[in-house]
Amino acid sequence: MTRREEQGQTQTLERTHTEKPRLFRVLLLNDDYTPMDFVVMVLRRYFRKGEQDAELIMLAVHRKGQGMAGVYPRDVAETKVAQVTAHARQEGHPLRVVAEPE
Ligand code: NFA
Repeated sequence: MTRREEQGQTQTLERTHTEKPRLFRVLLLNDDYTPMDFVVMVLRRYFRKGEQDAELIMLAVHRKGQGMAGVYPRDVAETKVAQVTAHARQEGHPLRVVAEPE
């Protein structure tokens, strides 16, 4: 410990550069087994999509192999990946969800 810290003083270091708050895309990947209704529910509950929007995104993932569920700061994106993956596994579905930097 430094003398200042021993004396109960806090040392604050100056930063001259700040990090940009990078955003991450959360993607849903197609598979042959996850029910369409489950994917629509995921898009509505975890990504706050409306019924029609959720249906269109699900169908795009089904046809094209992947699609974007949303864009968030890193911690939010990673939490959504973890929550959706856990929910899918609990229901026995192989749905894959990933986050990638924009
Ligand atoms: N391809 C899945 C099916 O036919 C549906 C699906 C859509 C799965 C989007 C994963 C993502 N049941």
